[in-house]
Amino acid sequence: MNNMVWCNRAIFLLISLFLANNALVVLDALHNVPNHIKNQPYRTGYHFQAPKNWMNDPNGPMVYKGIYHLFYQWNPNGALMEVNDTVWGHATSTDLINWITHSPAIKPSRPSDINGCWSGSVTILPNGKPVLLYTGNDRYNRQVQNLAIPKNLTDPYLRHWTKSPENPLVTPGDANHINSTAFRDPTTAWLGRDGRWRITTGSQDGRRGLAILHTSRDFVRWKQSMKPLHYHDGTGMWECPDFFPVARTDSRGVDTTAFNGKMVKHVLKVSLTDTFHDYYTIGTYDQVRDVYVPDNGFVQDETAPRYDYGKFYASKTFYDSVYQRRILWGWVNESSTDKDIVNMGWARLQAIPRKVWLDESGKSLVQWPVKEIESLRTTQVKWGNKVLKGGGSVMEVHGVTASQADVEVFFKVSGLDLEKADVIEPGWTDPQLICSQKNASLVKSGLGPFGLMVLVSKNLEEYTSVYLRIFKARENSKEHVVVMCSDQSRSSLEKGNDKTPYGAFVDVSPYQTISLRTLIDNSIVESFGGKGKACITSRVYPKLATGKRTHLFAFNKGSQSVDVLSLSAWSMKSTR
Ligand code: DQQ
Repeated sequence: MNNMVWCNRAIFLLISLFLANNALVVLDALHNVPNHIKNQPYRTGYHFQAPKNWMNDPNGPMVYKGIYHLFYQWNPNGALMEVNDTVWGHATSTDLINWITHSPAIKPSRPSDINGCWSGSVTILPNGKPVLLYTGNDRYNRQVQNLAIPKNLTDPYLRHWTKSPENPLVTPGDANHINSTAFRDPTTAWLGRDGRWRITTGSQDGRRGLAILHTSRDFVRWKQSMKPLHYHDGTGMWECPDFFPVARTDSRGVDTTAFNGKMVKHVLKVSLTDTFHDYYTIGTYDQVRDVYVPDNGFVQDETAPRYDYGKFYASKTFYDSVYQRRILWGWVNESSTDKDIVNMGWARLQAIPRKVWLDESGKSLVQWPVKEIESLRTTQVKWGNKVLKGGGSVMEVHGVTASQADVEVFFKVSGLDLEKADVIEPGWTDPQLICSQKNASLVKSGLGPFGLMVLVSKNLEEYTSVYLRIFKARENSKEHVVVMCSDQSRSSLEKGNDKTPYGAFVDVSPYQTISLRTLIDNSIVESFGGKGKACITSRVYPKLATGKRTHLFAFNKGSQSVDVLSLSAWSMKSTR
């Protein structure tokens, strides 16, 4: 056979291999969303959802060879949770927006995870190889920590994972005082200056919440540290801890192992089973004592720093080395009944991935939807310099698909009007309660409510309002309090759903413009106040305001006028 023939054969072989590889991916993608689910009104267009059935926590997000991976807690057998059946669902993407779903990466199969493969994280080792640590619910229903590695590192989709023969690597019995049913969700590991890896795992000792610390030289043999990384009394169980550095001076993300002395602060996030919310603190990681010290202690009241003041739980970040940013994933619960969920055949979704960084004040985090989402924007409607008159004005935003849209508004209130703002009641320390006053979005006060009405039906029988109210902190004071609400009390004519209004304080000066961005996607409303200083996510299920029958408005129910310096609204394409 001459060289030419060999050469052609080799090319043919290469192409076949390439096609086979990609055909597999396409086949994986084809068994995605069943038709009866695809066309449902509450199925979202551009948020990540499992093809069917129940999904909860995001697990082990990472970028490997330019491909983003998202694993997630998934029940392959039904739309309600069955913790003992939980597998790691798996999807990949090149842009964090369009996803291909693969077969589950890990499933219960060994004594160390036979009752469920629960949450965990991925660490990219210095040689570039990813390793995965996850909690197994073992044959005795004890929570233990296991390891898995990719079977084939040349497959950029990393579709197959091998469990370590050494599993379980860490058991609650290895160390004293670990409650075997409260020992889960290992974090991404970080490498200390002593050459030892560290992970922290969520736990509970009575009402004390704990982030237990383990160290290892080889990632296989782990030793419990004498002291936890951090703990706090009275909180109950800490699920899904996340521990990572943030740059002090700019919005760039930093790798989990970056310490850089004075250049970084550290963030510890825990998910509390008691309240079903994700709380974070910002502080200092003392590498010598191997403990984390939050700047302001651990606050757990209604003003405690949270990623999101609506539905958002068990979140996890990862460092995106491609764009040097830290990205946050969080799952969003349903507000409907189990009966409705079973009828839908799927439950829950992931919020849009958000870039997260330290605010310049150093006191809070800022979050913003990843820029890739802007590639879904199509038709744009733009307003400039409109006035929403006091006394009740409502203006429709025509020209966009109001059921699937991205809207950003910049409001401005005159300095004179700010002087006239109502003084906040001394007892109003809980923003959620402020937003929950009966018909809060209709109550007239000095400044606000003003904002957006989304997923609105033709005759306003149904709507969700996302709005702001401005109060003076005290009489004769130039200090103001800005409250952001997401009120779904009128979101649906349906009676059985949870319609609790949510609220958050937004740390912005109303003397400047105040921005509000809302991502509307059929049954989810994700809002960002003050350029991402406060976020609220809601789930709503309108009966009338679905698909093409949906409207969008800007409104002001306050007695003073508010300027809309600009409003941009885009129709959003569905993802592939
Ligand atoms: N979900 C997982 C646990 C985790 C909890 C089980 C948080 O690992 O603690 O699905 O939602």
